[in-house]
Amino acid sequence: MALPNPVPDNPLKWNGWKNYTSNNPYERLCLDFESNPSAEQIEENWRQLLVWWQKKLPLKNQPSNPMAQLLRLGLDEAPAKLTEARTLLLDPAKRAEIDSGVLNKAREQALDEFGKFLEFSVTSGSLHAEEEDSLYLTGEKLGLSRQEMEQIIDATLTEKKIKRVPRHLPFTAVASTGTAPAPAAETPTPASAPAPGAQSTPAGEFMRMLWLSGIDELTDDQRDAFCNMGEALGLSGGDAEDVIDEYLEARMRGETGPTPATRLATPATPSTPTAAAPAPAPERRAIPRAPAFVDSPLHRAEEKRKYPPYTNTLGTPMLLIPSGTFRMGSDRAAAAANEQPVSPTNLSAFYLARWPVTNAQYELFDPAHRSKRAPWANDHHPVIYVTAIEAARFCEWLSRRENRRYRLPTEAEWEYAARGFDGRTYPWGEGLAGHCANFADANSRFPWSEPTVNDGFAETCPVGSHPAGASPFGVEEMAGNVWEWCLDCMTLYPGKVRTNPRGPTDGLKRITRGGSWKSRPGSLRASARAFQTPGTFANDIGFRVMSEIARS
Ligand SMILES: [Ca+2]
Repeated sequence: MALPNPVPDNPLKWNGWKNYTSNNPYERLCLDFESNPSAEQIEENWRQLLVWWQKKLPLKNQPSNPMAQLLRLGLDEAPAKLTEARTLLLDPAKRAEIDSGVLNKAREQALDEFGKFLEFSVTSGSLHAEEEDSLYLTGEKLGLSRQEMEQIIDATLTEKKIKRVPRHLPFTAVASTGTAPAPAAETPTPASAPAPGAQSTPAGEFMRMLWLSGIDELTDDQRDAFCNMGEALGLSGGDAEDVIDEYLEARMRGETGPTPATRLATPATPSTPTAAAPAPAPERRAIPRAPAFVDSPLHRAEEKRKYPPYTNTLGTPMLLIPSGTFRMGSDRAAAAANEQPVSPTNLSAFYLARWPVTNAQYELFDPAHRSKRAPWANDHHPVIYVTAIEAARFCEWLSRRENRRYRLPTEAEWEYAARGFDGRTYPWGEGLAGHCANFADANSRFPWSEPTVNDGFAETCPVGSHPAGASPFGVEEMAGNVWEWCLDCMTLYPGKVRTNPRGPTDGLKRITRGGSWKSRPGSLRASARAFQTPGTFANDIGFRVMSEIARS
């Protein structure tokens, strides 16, 4: 939100004063991050906001005044918060760090948003070429590169076994019904577009797709692509052009089109089928709304009743990690900068394997991997020399084998499962002892080995060797033995509440957690973060699987 000029004196006429509480220093000072504000602009906004708050100070002596009650906390806190934001933004190193955080967050949101559009674009297990075109335009608008989009689409299609449908095939069936293309006059205006029935004409459908793209202006190539899309929907070239013009004019008038909920809703009435078009228009799936997050002991007790632990077909117990809220990260002295700011995080229930995947288990999936076993390792040692990509394939294989959805845990799921609710340092609590975890102890000969501790092993150890090191949820070996691949890549913590957060999965900094037999104690802390390129394989990186709970 930019600073209005002049700044309204009345806080009821201007919401920007509330920004002083924001975690984002740009927002605190009502600066537009995109415009890369100069030092002078930063100083100027800071000065104006301080003056605004100063003028309100007399309210402190009028406790019954409604304005005083509205601004209450800000009267004390805002000046310091604004000054802090100014100091941070005027320090080039700090500002670079803030910028990277803001960009990461924007990218996370863009990827998330793109994922929703992708989900919406899939119809009856298929992705039509025209919908894919539209997706690229949407993603471009969100600031994603073509390569990023292609990777996400390809990965999703593979993962969910979605077929690509070449151009024209399904839509020519609609066009061949003999129905005359709807005249442009019947095109629903954006205001009338929300009525589901109104979207069932080709022109209405085309208009809906244009609003979905959110695009403001079109290059020639984009216009061609959209025209093709309109023609594939059964419009003549001229009609498609007319609808595009009508859409662009509505955008210029500042109309925003259907609200997102309406844009993404299922058109309830498919176009009237005729004998020439036996297949009704495929139904569009609405994006399911995430269930409201519930954090209560009662809810957890209900989950435990509903989702008992089970043993998977590989013989590993899968333990329920009930839903809950924990503080992700650490602000203790031993914590690294990337563990901060500590961020309240809500997680829905899931199952996590009690131990990492072992050699014998992995070799059921890839028998050739046996040749990569370490000389010291038997069937029960955790598998090593596996890349994040191989770990993901193993999860797909196990999902098919059991008809359940297995995957690597997200970093947030991993940390929550490792330390529970009470902010402990290690899965078992505080203090590192040899009976709790396998790390660089007296048995190993690294310069950093702890000579006074004996954990019983010089290299990896069979899984289940340290039951005393279990987390509050009963999962073992979260600390030490092998680093464990997570699903997502490194992002900065936002410092505010997130629910089931998931970082990008296609980056180069894929998270590993938990430390290994080669690690110092600090790396075994439940909040410690590390990352590797996803193609890395090493003698101290393995993984464990989680399985999702289908929530109704
Ligand atoms: Ca050891």
